[in-house]
Amino acid sequence: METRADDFYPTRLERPSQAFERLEPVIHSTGADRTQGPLSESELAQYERDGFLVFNNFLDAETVRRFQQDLRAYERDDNVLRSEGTITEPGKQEIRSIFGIHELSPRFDRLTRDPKILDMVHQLLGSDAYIHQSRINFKPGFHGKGFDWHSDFETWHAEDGMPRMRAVSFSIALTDNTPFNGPLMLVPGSHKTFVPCVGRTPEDNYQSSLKKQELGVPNERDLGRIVDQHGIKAPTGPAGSLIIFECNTLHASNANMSPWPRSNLFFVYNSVENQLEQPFCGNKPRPDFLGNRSATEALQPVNTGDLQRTG
Ligand code: 6CS
Ligand code: FE
Repeated sequence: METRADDFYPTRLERPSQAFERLEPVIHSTGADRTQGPLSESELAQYERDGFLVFNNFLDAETVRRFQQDLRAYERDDNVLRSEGTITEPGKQEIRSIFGIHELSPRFDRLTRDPKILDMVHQLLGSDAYIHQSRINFKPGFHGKGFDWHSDFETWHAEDGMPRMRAVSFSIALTDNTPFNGPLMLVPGSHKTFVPCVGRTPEDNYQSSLKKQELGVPNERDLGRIVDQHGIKAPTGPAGSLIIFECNTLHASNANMSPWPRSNLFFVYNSVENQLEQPFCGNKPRPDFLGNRSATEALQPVNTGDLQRTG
């Protein structure tokens, strides 16, 4: 397939291609927009260096408890279980992910519009933002499978047509994340390099990739080199902890062999100046619950009332 002239990050190629340095800044705001927000200069410098930040106890226990109640309700709700945005574990009935959670739950929707969170997003993206995708990854005890190494941006560029690296993920732990139940693993500094991947993307790839990702996983030579250079971090913390990670930060997580679920909420902000185009892999666009194209106006802050932050 010919690479489009406007494709700055060719991937899903026929042959391996050299990794190269990202074209965009990590933090897009400058001047007062950068300094006048909840993230301190040292936190911004750490995000710029590592590609992620960790805040334990970002949400208080009562707020987390309300979200956990919602979670348990979804697991019993037939409409949710039948929805196209609900993905089960390979060969199992257990829920692996529920996508579009901010459209399912007013509480989750309000969280995405929390003033402090939006102020952090504005500092990082240097603009207004909207929700590109939201999901809960349940990772149930004993049966929760892992997620292979990948850059979210590589998938969102190839399969959703996200043109530039100007998006950020917020992940909130809804259960304790321990060394034993498959915590998120991140490669600090990996966000600065784009690793093109090999392999043609079949139509409707998401119907298998959300259960087990085959495409968009860097080859072991590239992965080995990057991880040897930067190492791996696996932040752990109590329910209510927050991880903010840049769209191109390499991450993965192991299967959950413990009895304890590792359920995390993820919501992804994309800059309003980085609107999705036609998917660069050449396929038709993915459904809205994966790559939102219908509600892309700037999110306005909403005082969340029942969301008490401690972080
Ligand atoms: O395809 C996607 O958009 C999803 N896949 C992974 C492995 N992470 C990002 C996102 O949830
Ligand atoms: Fe991911």
